Amino acid sequence: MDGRDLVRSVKAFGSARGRLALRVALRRRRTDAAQQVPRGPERARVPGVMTGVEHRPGGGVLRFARSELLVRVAVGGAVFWGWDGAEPTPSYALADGCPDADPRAVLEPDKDGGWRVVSERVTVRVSRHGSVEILTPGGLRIRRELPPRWWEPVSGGAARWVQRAEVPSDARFFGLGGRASGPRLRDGTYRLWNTDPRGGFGPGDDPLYITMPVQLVVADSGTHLAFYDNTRDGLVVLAEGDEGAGSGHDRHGSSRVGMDGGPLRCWVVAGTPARVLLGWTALTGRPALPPSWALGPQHARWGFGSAREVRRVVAGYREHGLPLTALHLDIDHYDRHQVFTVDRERFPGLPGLAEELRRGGVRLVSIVDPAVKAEPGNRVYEAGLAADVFVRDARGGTARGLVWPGECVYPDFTAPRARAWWGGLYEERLAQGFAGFWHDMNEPASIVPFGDPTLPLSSRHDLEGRGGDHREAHNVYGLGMARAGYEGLRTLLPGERPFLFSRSGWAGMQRYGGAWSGDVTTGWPGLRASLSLVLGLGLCGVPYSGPDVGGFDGSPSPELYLRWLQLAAFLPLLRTHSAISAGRREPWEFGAETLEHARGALLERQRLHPYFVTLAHLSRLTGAPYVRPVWWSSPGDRALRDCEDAFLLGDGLLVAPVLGPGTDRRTVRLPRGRWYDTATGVAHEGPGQVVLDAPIGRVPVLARAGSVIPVRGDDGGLELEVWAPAAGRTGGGVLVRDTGDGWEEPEVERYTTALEDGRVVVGRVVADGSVEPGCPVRVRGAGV
Ligand code: NBV
Repeated sequence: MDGRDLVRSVKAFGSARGRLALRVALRRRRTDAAQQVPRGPERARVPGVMTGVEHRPGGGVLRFARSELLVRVAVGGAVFWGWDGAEPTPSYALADGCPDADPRAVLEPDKDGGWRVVSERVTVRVSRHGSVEILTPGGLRIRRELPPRWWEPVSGGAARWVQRAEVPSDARFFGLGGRASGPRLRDGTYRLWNTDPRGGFGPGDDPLYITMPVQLVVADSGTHLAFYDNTRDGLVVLAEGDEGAGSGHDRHGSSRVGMDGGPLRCWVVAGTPARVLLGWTALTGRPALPPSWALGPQHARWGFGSAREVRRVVAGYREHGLPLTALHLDIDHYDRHQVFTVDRERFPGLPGLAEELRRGGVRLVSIVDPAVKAEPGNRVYEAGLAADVFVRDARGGTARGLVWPGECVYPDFTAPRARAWWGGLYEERLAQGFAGFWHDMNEPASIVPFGDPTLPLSSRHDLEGRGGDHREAHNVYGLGMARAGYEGLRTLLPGERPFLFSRSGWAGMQRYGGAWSGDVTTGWPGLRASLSLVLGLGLCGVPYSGPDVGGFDGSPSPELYLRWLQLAAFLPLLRTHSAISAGRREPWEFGAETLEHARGALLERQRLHPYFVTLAHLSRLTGAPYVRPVWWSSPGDRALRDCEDAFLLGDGLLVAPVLGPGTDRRTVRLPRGRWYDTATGVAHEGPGQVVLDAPIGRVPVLARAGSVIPVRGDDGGLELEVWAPAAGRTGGGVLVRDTGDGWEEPEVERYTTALEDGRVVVGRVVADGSVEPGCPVRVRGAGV
């Protein structure tokens, strides 16, 4: 520990709390030191030479001198391979266990003594020394895993392993969960350990709250996703390749994944980006559909402090003509920071306040922290003890950490019993009138002045009855909490879709809800990191996320605040938020000009609400994120692969936010086809680059020619905004109507657009031919 840490802990809690923090941190260090068995001498192992094969559905087992490899192609086209007897299950990522094997895919002899499995989507080739190649149906290699290497303690115990892979020289890496320095993951080392960076983070901080061993790789030869299904701490070293400047000496890109133990197994899903996300979310679950109101503007603050302040803020939105659909209460509404309680002095009659806000179209969202104050008399603590649901330390006592209420215990979300118990606690929140839930501190975090700010590694977890320690459970703690909350809400309120979003999580978290940035720092780098996080998470299957508008920790200038709001207006979760000591975030606090432009951004979001509803449904059906990198539909365009300052919103819109100060124009790289500047109606032809106006009042947004964007019309009704197709071309789009916040399955309406004799014709595609659209159409960009 250094002096700064001590100062930090004293500052955070006052001196008594500072001393407690110190005690908890020292105890954590002692516990783990006592449990740590020195690894001692290790023996390295590689698979050796192939000795035989055994045919199994979808592939088979390939035996080597010192290991064996299971290869299985699943019905949806995903490929599984696992060494040393690793099977696809048990897995925290897979939604419904392992998909069936594709019976058409069989092992057959390949050249040089190797074997291959040819399937519809890929060919898998295994060499006689154990390298695994994935090739496109056209025979192009998209990934080559080299034979793995294990290090085993001579005295026995878990082997650590390293798995290297090669990707094409032109490939770019994305994903690995929510990373601040992306979306393109440049050469470097990325850790796989969910971490609260403590304080505002920016692009240089890694790891953050959500890490996932998920790589999305885009190359000329194709796009693929590789997922190393192992929940433990690990390091990923990425190096992009080099094209050799035409010299013919290309250097391939590489990935090196190293883990301290646990299964060495991997899933690969290949195809177009859309196809990859479809396959990935078929494996890990389709994203939960947020209720319609969660797609509107939301406001949060740590430290509203009273019901009166909440009313003041909500009234401010109304008086200034600003749309608002939800308001979030942070830990200051709890009774002495204790989860599932209310400070009844400062928030008297909370259900009444919730009802009053709801009548005005504003839902209340509650923060939920997992840590429970370890204090006799605390209802949740006592109930949890009785139900035996808390994580235990290595000696059998409850594992402890320090969070806002003081010394705390942690529910073991890897135990079905604990999840069921925790889910039931949301009944109290529903009775208080909350409609949505914001899961915080679930890395899980413990606010200690030094060491890893989480539970001791030796803490014991249920792990679905298998038993294990925190090394294995840590990264899935937030995922388990999301599952507990989601399943609890489904039981408690079966008629409504649960709304929750989490700070931490892992592969598959989209099944239960979304994510948010956590404490992104106030400043232009934080703004850039916000976009990186949303894009990266979307490519890992988590489509619903967004940042703290204005950044968490500081006081943004009016310009920075506005640019952040203008970005977030096009992101799934649009929410302002800030720390207790940070500056204001209400749009009217930044002067008349900012207020006017903020209103513009919020009203545009409201106008696009039907589009967001449509994108949310499409995401649920296909896994496609609402917010996509600009290369999404043209992954072969190398310049687009390197473009990190713009994104596609669905198929129809391209948004080019302003990410730096003093900007009133910016370059925008366009994918192929015609794009209309939605502010001016001017058409631009892609691929290529254009310079567009980005005055302080708006950011450039372009619409794809031929697209159909569902919007809210001037009269508040649904309208289709149709952008004229280019001559000789057609277009189209999809509309999914808002059917409320229940489970009604809406129809997916498909529209086509065409230019006939200079006139834009819009038709609805139905089973027996085209008919007129069922709602008003407004044509734009025609006559250009
Ligand atoms: O609950 C207080 C904050 C919350 O406002 C923020 O959004 C979370 O990321 N929380 C972290 C705990 C305190 C962080 C210093």
